[in-house]
Amino acid sequence: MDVNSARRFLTQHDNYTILTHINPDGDTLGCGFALCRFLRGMGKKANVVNGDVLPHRYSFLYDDYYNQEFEEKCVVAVDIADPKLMGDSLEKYQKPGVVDLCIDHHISNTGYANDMLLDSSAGAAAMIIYEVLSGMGEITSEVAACLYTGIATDTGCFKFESTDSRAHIYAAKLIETGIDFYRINRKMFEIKNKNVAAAERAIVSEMKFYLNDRVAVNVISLDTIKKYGVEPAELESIPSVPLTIEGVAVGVTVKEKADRIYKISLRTAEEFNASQICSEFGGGGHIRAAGCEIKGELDDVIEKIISKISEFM
Ligand SMILES: [Mn+2]
Repeated sequence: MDVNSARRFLTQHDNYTILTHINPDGDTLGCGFALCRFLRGMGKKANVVNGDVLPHRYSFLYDDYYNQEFEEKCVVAVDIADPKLMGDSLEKYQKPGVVDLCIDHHISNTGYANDMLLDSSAGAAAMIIYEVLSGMGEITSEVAACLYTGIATDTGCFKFESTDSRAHIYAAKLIETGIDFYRINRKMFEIKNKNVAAAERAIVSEMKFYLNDRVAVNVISLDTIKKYGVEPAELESIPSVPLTIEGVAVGVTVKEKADRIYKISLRTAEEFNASQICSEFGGGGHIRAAGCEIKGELDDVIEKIISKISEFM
């Protein structure tokens, strides 16, 4: 569907459950809480649902949020490329035909929803939500703070290649509502607690290089997470570290989820398509950032992903 149809859809329905993805990031939460606030502002009922514990650093997006009581009549998924990403606790929403509308920007979206507004050229799903909502009424500063957070985080604070003039123009419009973008960006990109900083140093000091130093791998083990007392979600700046090294074209982060289950995050520069490489392992995402899951012993998992990357070189 197009942006106009999405506006009609949101106007016509009520009693919304808004689904956001596990390992929640600023985009999915920004989209979810922006949409929820906006719909409530229209006098509609809406709740945001997430299958994970929400990381504390995003609490400013929802500190006045409360769940409403109502009978769910419409399910909207935001920034969710694949029903699996709703998480095991939300299995009932993963079944075909349950999600009425999906608003997303992942090129790898599986098309699971009954209706979909997909724009893979948008650097953040929050940009699509902005397009829809700005044509429906006034964007308050509370809604704007959510959408700005989504755009800023998914564009790496307007640095990723996916950033375009549209991202800047929308951000400018959102800033005009009076949001405190300086504090949002400090919180999202600069401030981290001491334990997180120590864990990051430990992980990066063990970074390994492969394929003539064109690939760099960081490993986030459960031992490290335990040792430093951090949440895995607090280490989300790790995947972007390899590409800060001159000559590295593919950055790999191997995160231990459970015994012999590893989540791989890929970041690419130059000609490599991260989504394509990850799709070889049943995952997906964007051209410059994608993910997948590989099972096995750590050394074998690294070997598998490195040999796959070498096929693309
Ligand atoms: Mn996103």
